[in-house]
Amino acid sequence: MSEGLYKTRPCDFDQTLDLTRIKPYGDTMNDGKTQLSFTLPVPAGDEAVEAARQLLRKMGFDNPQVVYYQELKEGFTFFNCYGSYTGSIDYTQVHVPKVSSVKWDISQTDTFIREHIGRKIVVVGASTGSDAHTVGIDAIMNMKGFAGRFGLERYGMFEAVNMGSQVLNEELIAKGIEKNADALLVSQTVTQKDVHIKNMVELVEMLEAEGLREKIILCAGGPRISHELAKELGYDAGFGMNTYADDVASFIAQEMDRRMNKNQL
Ligand code: B12
Repeated sequence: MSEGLYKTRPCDFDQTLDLTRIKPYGDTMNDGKTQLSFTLPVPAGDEAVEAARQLLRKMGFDNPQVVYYQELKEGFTFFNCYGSYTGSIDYTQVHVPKVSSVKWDISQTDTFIREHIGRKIVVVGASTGSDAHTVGIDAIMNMKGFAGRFGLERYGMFEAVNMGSQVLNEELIAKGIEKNADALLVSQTVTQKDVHIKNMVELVEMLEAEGLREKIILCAGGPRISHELAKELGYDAGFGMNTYADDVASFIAQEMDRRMNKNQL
């Protein structure tokens, strides 16, 4: 066998990283390789696969490939696909509104609260409206927390009341009043038909009607919640995926201190 076959050749593929024109990375830089999945309301078969391929082309993918499909139920087909995305974006122009607090660990936050607030901070949280998902709010509030990060119950200087899921906004407010809460924590997971937006806005309106909105720190969280969205809906902060209790605890402690100092001026 010829020796040449095993010789290492200099890289002949694109290795340029241009942050002003980034695109998905699969095997090599700038190949645009993307995996995506979707469902079409048509029966499984060759025509369905071809329709999926044509849609991928329209979405801006070169070399569209359907690598897996399955009938979900009669008249509906699910697809897993690959393609090379042809567009790009300027990463240097990406700006994301973020919660402005400094992130501390449990001991730093507890010490700060002890020294600056002088008492426990009371937070009442729930997954509200018709939303039955509890894992997110539990991750933030419960003693054992999530992914090795303890929840608010673990803090010495937080009193955390977790009401669970499918809690009506009026129930959350009533518990907040009963506990004289400093902060309300709202978890929203289901976003179908923008139900989270309706629910989150309703809470703000109810708090305003009761004259409580300015007296309370209002935080929202969930996999499809951003700080930008939460602010837009009248909340003080929004926390999305990969959030831990540290993030919200640091924010609440620092925000309470800011408000207390402002009131003293
Ligand atoms: C487990 C699960 C369920 C369980 C929930 C059990 C329980 N006790 O919670 C059950 C089976 C009950 C369920 C039901 C439904 N589910 Co479900 N479920 C999931 C699943 C698989 C995981 C969610 C989860 O636990 N994530 C783990 C936690 C830790 O992550 P998290 O919630 O994002 O929380 C983190 C952050 O978002 C943030 N966070 C969350 N809340 C808060 C709050 C605050 C204050 C802060 C600071 C941070 C914060 O911090 C957390 C830790 O980092 C997801 C799919 C998925 N893989 O994500 C679907 C999913 C969420 N479910 C979905 C749906 C549609 C439903 C149903 C409507 C299905 C149906 N037709 O019946 C019902 C809901 C019924 C209802 N009335 O709400 C959809 C939602 C789609 C959408 N965009 O609306 C998903 C995405 C599945 C899908 N791909 O379609 N579900």
